[in-house]
Amino acid sequence: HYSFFPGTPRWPNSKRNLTYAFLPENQLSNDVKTVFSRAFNRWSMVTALTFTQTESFNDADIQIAFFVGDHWDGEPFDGLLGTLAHAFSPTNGRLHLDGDESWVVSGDITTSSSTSAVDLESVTVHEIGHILGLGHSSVENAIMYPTISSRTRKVELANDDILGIQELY
Ligand code: TQI
Ligand code: ZN
Ligand code: ZN
Repeated sequence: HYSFFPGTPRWPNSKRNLTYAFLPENQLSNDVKTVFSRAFNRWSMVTALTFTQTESFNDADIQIAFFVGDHWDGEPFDGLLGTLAHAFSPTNGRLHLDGDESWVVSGDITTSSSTSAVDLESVTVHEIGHILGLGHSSVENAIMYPTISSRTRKVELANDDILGIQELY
């Protein structure tokens, strides 16, 4: 079953159209940006929320950045594997990914030769759930389930994820 953060924080009714931006220094490729847009679409399909990319990082509701090691928010990244990414509860909007992972952007992760390869879209869909206010779920096929097997791609929202997000928005 899905859960919320303590106190059930959520984006206010006045903010149904959320903007997101990428840290300019990361200089992400269009392929990477497309993965984020697909991940946001999965949540906008089942809610009244919309997500629009903007160029202004500091003004964006959701700020996406790849960092390595300590990046001064009290939650340092830890190199290969371990923590892959983290996101804060509403309405903080920070979504950080560990730049030390070997992220798979396209192609079939299930046939990747690297045991440490991690599917970017799978992790991003999960972190967006946190950004929107979902905690972890006890349902194994849910996106918000707290573990994922290696070389796995899990990007489709489960019924449990949809019920949870529709209770919030
Ligand atoms: N990062 C953890 C996560 O996002 C960070 C975390 C732990 C957390 N407890 C939390 C975030 C409570 C918010 C609330 O769950 S992670 C997975 C999964 C991680 C793990 O790097 O361990 C995914 C990130 F589910 F696959 F294990 C994304 Cl999809
Ligand atoms: Zn961080
Ligand atoms: Zn999580």
